Amino acid sequence: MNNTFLNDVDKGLSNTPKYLLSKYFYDKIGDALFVDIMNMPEYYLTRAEFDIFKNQTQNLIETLKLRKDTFFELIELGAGDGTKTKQLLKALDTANYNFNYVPIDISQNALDQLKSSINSELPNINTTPKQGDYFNVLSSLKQSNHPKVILFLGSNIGNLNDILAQDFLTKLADSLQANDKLCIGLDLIKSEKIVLPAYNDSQGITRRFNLNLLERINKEFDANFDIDTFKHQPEYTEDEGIARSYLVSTKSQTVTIKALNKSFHFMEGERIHTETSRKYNDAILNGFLKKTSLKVIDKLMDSNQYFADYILNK
Ligand code: AVI
Repeated sequence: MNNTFLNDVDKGLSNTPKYLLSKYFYDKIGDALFVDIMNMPEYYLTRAEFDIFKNQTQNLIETLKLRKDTFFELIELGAGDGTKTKQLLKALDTANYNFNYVPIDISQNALDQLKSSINSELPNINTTPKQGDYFNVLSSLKQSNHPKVILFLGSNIGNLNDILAQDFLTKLADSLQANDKLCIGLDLIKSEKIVLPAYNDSQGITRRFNLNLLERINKEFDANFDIDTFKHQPEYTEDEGIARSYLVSTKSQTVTIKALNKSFHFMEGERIHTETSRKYNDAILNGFLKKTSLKVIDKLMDSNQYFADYILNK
């Protein structure tokens, strides 16, 4: 039994207002649903960042100031299936750069698949995956003295609230040495018309992704959430620049979680906050960076200007 998850469920559902942490979306079913989300026409984020990696690869290599005569480590946090990164790896391989690719992910399954696909598509690339939580892996980064380039793509940092994002960037900066680089992919603040459908696709995949969290709790902790009585509710305002997802109880009800030996009451219309997806602009990013030793040196945007990969120097 996964006790951290169970304790987090207890804490979140005992809180007013109720919440559950979005990191628990990603069991095997959640991983597969997220892959489906990335292929939804409304979910522009992945395509926008792929556009940058595919069409501005040389620009990316130049702004990262990579040198052919110096070995470096290319470290990716939350690597997933590596589709975008492979564009960069291919270009580095063709131009004979001397580097080691270190994908880091919480899912060993995702890392195994990534390593085998790189081995067959790009056999010259030295890939040494590391399984773990970003925060735990950050401290182990300090052990090597080679120049480092950290990739943190997909607007994954957007799923951290502002306090955790600040903490993450501060810890990341402390793990790097002078002139190491960071490429961080951020979804940019834009109108509700574009952002909200990305979290409410017409085929209902995001709805299933959100509800899967309750299914997980039912399966893993012997709970009795009636999935049909909870509604997926995403919200976003351009002023704030934060998308939030909720699950709303459509009736007054009590849910029992046997593994906790506890029941939780939901009023009709009561919400569980399940995800935060912050969108960024230069000012918001710089607000976090001013408390760290990282500085923005460049910014690459997709053709629609929906998404940016910021290049930071330590
Ligand atoms: C992984 N993360 C950046 C996604 C996002 O856009 O916040 C997760 C997601 N949630 C719903 N759709 C996608």
